[in-house]
Amino acid sequence: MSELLIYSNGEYVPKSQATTSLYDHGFLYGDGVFEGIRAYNGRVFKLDEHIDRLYDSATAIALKIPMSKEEMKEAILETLRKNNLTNAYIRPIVSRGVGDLGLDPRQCPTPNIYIISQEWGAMYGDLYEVGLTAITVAIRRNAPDALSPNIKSLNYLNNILAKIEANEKGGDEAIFLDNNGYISEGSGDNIFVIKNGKVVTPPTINNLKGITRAAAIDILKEMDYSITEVNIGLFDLYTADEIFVTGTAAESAPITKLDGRMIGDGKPGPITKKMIEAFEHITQNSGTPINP
Ligand code: PXG
Repeated sequence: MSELLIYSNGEYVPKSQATTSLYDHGFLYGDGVFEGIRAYNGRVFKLDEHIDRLYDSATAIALKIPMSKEEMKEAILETLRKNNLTNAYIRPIVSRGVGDLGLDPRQCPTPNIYIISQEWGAMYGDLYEVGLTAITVAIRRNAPDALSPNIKSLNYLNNILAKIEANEKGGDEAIFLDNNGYISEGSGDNIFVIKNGKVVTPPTINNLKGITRAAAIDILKEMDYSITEVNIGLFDLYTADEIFVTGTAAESAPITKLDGRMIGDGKPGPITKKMIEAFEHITQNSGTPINP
């Protein structure tokens, strides 16, 4: 197989030659934004939503992306075409660009834009059948008034520290609390909790406005379930009938064990199973065609 091509500032460069400068503030400071997008079956799932979030993240850090949303979409589709990909993970990255060793972003005149794509399968393998073991971690989610979790920035240290803690403690995924003790999200996914047939999820002040989360809410409404956005505490997790997480990488995945406690009967529950099925249906049957 020939080498993957990476979109690099308007050019398509073989993976082994796609590099950036040490002086890029994306590298020096995590100063930049990114997205994680997937294509299924020749179509890019929720492309407009991901592009909107990428530009919103950039706006929030006062970074002006030097190309239009339409051009960005086309660059993503062209990257997939050049690599003959139909089922893929897509990672657009916009960094502040090359500056000097000082913090001041005014030293970086031109943002760098890269798009990586590659084949991608189910993230959690057979855990979709048995459920994930999750751990609530000691480290708190970034506070919204310090570094908003709504920004999908290149600084993922908060999430990585959570993942390290979950790994240490034998968890497949980490669950964050915020500084008030409310449930926030997973290290790379949003969380849904089910009790007596009713579904709740935290409001997005303390977590990423997940695109899979929004799709899951639509699916639940479509299926006539009660779904509300409310603050959730640990008690609500420990006493839930079902818990699932949603994300581009994770899709929708059951959590059946949390902090050594069994959730419900310890098996993926009926609403979670319906969600997994419905989510697979929409990912396979909607999206922006790669080859129109
Ligand atoms: N919260 C956080 C902190 C995330 O990073 C989500 C929620 C879910 O959002 P979406 O829009 O994807 O439903 C994310 C997204 C990875 C990986 O490699 C993680 C994400 C996306 C793609 C890949 O673990 N997280």
